[in-house]
Amino acid sequence: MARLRYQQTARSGRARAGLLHTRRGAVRTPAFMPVGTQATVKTLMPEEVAQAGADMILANTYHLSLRPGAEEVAALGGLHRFMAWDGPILTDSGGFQVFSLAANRKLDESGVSFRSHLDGSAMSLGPERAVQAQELLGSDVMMVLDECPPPGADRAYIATALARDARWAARALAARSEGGGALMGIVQGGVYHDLRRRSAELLLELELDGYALGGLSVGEPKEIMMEVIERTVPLVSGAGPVYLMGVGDPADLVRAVGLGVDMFDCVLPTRTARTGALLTARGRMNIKNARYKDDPRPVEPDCQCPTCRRFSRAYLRHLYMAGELLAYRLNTLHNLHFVLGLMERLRQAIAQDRYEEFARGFLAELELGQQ
Ligand code: PRF
Ligand code: ZN
Repeated sequence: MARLRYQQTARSGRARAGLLHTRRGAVRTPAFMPVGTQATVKTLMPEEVAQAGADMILANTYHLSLRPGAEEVAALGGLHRFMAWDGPILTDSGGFQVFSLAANRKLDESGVSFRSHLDGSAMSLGPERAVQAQELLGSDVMMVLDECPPPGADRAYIATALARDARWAARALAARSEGGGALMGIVQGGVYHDLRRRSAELLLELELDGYALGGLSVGEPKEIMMEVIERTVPLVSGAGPVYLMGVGDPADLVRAVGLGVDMFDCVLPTRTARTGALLTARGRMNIKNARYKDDPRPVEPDCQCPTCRRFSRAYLRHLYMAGELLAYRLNTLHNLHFVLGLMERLRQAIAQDRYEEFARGFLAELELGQQ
């Protein structure tokens, strides 16, 4: 049986809806995966994450390898058991996190060596160990180790990196064991279309279980990011699910789904919630603002989330200003409901073949909030 099977059920323009069949059940696509970096979607119980509408979550190999350790999680029955999440889990390989968090990074053909951002201890991560660690965690969908070139990297650097990424992907595939989860490749190539094409070609030869777009949302202008997505998606969309890594801004989700992307992950809804930023149809609401001091209304009048059903803006502002822990939970619940509810609306718009109309309306409403 295939480890990962993408089943398209509807399309509208270039947007597509479907089901991603994993060994732990089906994921409705387009899908947004909440981020559970440390084996927890911060502040929430697993059932709250599911009730918000998540079918699959993301966990980070880098963080869990440093603490508590992949072997330790395996000895405790694997990540699903450890964190009591029964649904599918996708794990990032660690490459991206090494580059954004670790110190003294040194990269060569074998992999990357670095010092832990926690205690400075020397570590190394190669494509084989990245797969092994993800298998120890019990990942349902693993990602190959890749290098996400730093913003501003030049063409030659990016070309060298994507060629090495492809060799690493071949080694990752060879290292996967019989009982291992699905393995997705990561198309790199910066903003250069010919390099993206080259990266896609090299990875497609390996017949991985699906393809991600990496190296985006790292500081390039939005319009450039959208152009890269538009030109890269068709290269890989015939070969399984298409996953845009690290993108979760509502407007970006709507536009990227319109270009054929099936899966997303991002810390944006959960992280911004903890800074007091609430996502709404009219843009972000900063709950710290004094204008909400006496506001009895819910964050969003038509939101059905546990926060909006019972609590006022004034109460949420009070909790936040008082540093109360419940503020983080309530804000996170609302933001996840907003983004996951948006994905549900996108799936419906595709099923009814009115994606373009929905996207135009949604983006226009967001614009109103910028004024
Ligand atoms: N590679 C990996 N994980 C990622 C990225 C990447 O390029 C990004 C880029 N936005 C987010 N997460 N492995
Ligand atoms: Zn709400």
